[in-house]
Amino acid sequence: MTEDTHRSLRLGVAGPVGTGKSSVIATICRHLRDEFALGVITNDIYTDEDARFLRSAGVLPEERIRAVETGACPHTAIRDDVTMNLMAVEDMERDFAPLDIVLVESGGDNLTATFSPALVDAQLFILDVAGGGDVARKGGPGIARADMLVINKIDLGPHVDVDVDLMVSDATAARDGGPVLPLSRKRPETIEALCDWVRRLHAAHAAGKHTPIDPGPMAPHRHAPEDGHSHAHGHVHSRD
Ligand SMILES: Nc1nc2c(ncn2[C@@H]2O[C@H](COP(=O)(O)OP(=O)(O)OP(=O)(O)O)[C@@H](O)[C@H]2O)c(=O)[nH]1
Ligand SMILES: [Mg+2]
Repeated sequence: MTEDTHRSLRLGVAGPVGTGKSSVIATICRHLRDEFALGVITNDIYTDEDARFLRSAGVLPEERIRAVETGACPHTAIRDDVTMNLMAVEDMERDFAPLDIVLVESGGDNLTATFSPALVDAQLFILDVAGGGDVARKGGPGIARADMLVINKIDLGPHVDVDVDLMVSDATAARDGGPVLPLSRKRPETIEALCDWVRRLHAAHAAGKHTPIDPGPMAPHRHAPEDGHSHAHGHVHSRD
């Protein structure tokens, strides 16, 4: 009996502000809480807004949803110095042992945030169609190499003139064929696909067959030509 076989699957959820990270976590909790023992850690810079949202949505018992207030650039707390998050995850695992899955929501950010493999075993990166159909082509470590890329809010495609199929195929190309999941809380079959992915990942982790992948730090940017595709890159980075 090794310690690792009994450690929970730690699953990170990252992506730009408002793409639906908390909603995806709420969906996973609602649909899988009878199958798995779950816990959630949220990261906000100054508040516990995300944790309060999830608690008020009643997706898990309140004490299984905890907030880390990072007080700094959200990159730092999930990537460079993960101590606060690691302690929160380990406390949660100890308080509710045995837990099957701990979900960690990153602070909302632009396209560059990724989790350190020292903190999570696997990560979801969430984009949404409202951010524009061309976002997936902009690349970045999360888009290119997260374990799964979710394209969320596909129900909004017609309202924001985004061709969802094209966005999914662009995203698949940006990931060299890696998995892409179109999702909408209004399309039950997409929710089932998300849950199946989590089930398979958990099974692989529990069997010791899942190898954490590091998407890498902020990628060398693959900007579109300088003329006019710069709106997703407004965040100034001093690292690297
Ligand atoms: N139409 C539609 N709206 C959605 C869907 N999923 C989430 N939303 C909405 O998108 C908004 C942002 O969702 P959140 O889950 O708070 O996004 P977030 O990424 O956690 O946001 P931050 O933590 O602030 O970065 C909310 O108004 C949600 O109701 C979806 O599938 N379809
Ligand atoms: Mg959130």
